[in-house]
Amino acid sequence: MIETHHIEYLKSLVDENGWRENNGEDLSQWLLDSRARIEGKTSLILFPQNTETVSKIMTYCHEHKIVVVPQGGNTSRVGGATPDQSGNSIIICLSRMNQIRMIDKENYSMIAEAGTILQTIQSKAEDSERLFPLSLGAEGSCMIGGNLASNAGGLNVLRYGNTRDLVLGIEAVMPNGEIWNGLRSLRKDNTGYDLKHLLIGSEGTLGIITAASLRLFPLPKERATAFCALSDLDSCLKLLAIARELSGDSVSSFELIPDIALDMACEHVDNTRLPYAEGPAPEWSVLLEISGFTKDQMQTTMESLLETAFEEGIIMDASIAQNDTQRADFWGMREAIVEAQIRESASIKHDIAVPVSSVPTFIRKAGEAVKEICKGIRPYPFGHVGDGNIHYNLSQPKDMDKVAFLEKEDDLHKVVHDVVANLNGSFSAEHGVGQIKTEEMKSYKSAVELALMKKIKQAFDPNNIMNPGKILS
Ligand code: 2HG
Ligand code: ZN
Repeated sequence: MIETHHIEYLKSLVDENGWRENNGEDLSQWLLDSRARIEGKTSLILFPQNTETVSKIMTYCHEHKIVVVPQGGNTSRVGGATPDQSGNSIIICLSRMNQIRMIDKENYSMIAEAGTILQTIQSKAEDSERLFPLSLGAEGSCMIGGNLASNAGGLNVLRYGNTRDLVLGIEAVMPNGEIWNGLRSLRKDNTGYDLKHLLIGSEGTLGIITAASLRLFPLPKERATAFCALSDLDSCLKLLAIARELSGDSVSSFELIPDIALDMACEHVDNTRLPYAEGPAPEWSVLLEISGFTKDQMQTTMESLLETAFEEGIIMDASIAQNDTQRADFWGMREAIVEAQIRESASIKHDIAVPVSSVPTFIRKAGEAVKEICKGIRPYPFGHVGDGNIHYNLSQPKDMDKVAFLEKEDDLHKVVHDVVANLNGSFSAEHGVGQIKTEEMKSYKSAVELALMKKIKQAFDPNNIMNPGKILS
């Protein structure tokens, strides 16, 4: 455990609301990961209110080799913000650093502190007739610092890029306490190594991001949203191509959803129903959204591109949202499929990426591989097919016990990730590595890449106090 005098000193750096101790109080909000599968321990949680305080905390922790786990909204899917079991670490939670420091409408940029909730950033941008396009299921509770640290993906990557592509500059506290003010809001800055990109996606292992300058975009004036019933799995690629071409490349989301997910959502989640006039659920659906700037154009564009897709035998049916309520229902269904799988039974998850053109091959090959080692397994592949990113989730066989199913987890990960590797893909597309995929790093990353990463880690954090055990074990 961390010695009491260290704890007392660290507490003295913040105000009376700036810390919580492990004294019987329920700290699960900070100690349990978002999938409720990993629970860590801590001696102290600090809630600094400004960058200078973060700097003082880090200076002290560096000097005394105290391990630090940075945390935002604690929504990591890979245990990225969960401390280990030893209790020998402190958590620095950025939730009280939640100010929008500036919006520069003409520069299409905004500076937000790390603890700002993603949804707040979206709506502040909208108040200035701008779009901040990062959007994901956890947007009501995840914080922008965590989004950057994990280089989160989400629903609009196809059009606007990953989080990494939405950042102009960052402010960060280094493991030794130094403050790096890299809050430039420039589109062009060719002055040596782009250090912000090392911290973005570093999952809190290289420093603590305290604020970011974010790229904003014009606010689309109109959107059209449709649920499309595909003729078969391969048709998703044909529909994506048609949608991009016939909409002037205005596709902002393109999400694949299998019949099992629609059925489970209808069964387990209130206020969900099949998005088509008639059942049963088609084997494969795509939730397609296009957005643009000319009023009334998107709806007509959607109608005509779906007509073409229908004539070419790519889709069998489609429903276009007629108003905001219907659009919300369609997106509600997309969110419900995640919840439904949790309610149904145990699940084993993957967050993989392959080239977009290889998605159907991946789904078929992974299906064969998992069925070979687990009879009756129910593949539940869904997600961001427009980015080649599939959540290849697996549901427990109906007649199998939960424990027996979860015992197969490592074997199932291996066969799925082997298929991914053979297709030149990635075992983590948007959730990161955290503490649950460090073995995959060893198996699938080249020795050259791993050695370089270790050298970078040593250069930034020679005492190995920043979120150790994440990314590189
Ligand atoms: C999504 O796309 C999230 O809904 C979560 O990335 C995926 O929990 C999952 O499997
Ligand atoms: Zn996702």
